[in-house]
Amino acid sequence: MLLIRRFEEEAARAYAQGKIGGFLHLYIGQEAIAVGADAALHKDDYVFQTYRDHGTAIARGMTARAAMAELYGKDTGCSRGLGGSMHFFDVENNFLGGYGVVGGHVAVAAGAAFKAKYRKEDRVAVCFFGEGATNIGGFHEGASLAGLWKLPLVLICENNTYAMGTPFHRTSPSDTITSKAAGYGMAHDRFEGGDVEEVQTRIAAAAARAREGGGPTLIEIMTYRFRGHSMSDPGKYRSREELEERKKHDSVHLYRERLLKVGVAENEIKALEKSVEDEVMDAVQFAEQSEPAKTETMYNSIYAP
Ligand SMILES: Cc1ncc(C[n+]2csc(CCOP(=O)(O)OP(=O)(O)O)c2C)c(N)n1
Repeated sequence: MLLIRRFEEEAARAYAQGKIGGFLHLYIGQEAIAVGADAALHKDDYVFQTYRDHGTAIARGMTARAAMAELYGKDTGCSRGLGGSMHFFDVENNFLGGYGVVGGHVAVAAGAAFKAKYRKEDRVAVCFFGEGATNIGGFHEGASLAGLWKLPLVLICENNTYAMGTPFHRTSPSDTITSKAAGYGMAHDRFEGGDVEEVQTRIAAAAARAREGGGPTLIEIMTYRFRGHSMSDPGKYRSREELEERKKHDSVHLYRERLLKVGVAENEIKALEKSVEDEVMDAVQFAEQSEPAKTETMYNSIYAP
């Protein structure tokens, strides 16, 4: 969680200095979900995420170097510098993408789950998205087929209250996202996402059900993002008081306190913080010194039958 947090704080700084182009959507505040989910999954499982993808990719095992270089548009980045912030990809870790089209990737994830079932592989597909995405066609197409064919799919809605600047009650006719599961005959679960261990336990239960042929689960995890929707968001849709109140429940700080309470020494935590700091600063230096994305890579990446 700390690595993701510090990685993104440095990414924000580099973006403000004009070193990163395009969009940058930060995950700060939602880290417990990516980390808890990864702990619940097998290395072989497929993971899909939206454009808010850095945290999930790093939790799955992408190096800070490959992630930062991608933000900088460098050849050493996870997508050879062609994807940028919204399009991280890491085949080795079965992280099958950050996607910019809201909700469209749910149908893609259902396809991966179908493949796993068809080939009788012991794999589940996990798809993350925001609450806004559940109003989009791709979500319903994916959910419908997953429910009908009992696909090994875990749909995880990270309900961070705001779809860009629009609050949840203005985008949803129902109080919960999970009520949508009934229409597709799938199991569901809903909880607050601040406790990384609880996230792990509850996603593990859904993944186990999927592996055993019990079909998909729709999980709604209540969370909150501390930064704007993207770097260009002035955040006028919420008050400073609301933000400060939510920050009191910051899972990164709370987990530090919890470690101290269960007897982990302050020194040990400080050593961990130092190693995270070194890893992130090394990633920044690596990104700055890497070669820019190559035009040939772009040509060679075009598929033309
Ligand atoms: C199909 C489509 N429509 C609109 C957009 C523009 N857009 C980008 S992010 C966003 C809000 C999505 O909110 P949510 O799904 O709740 O995710 P969050 O950003 O809160 O994580 C919108 C409407 C888009 N990228 N794709």
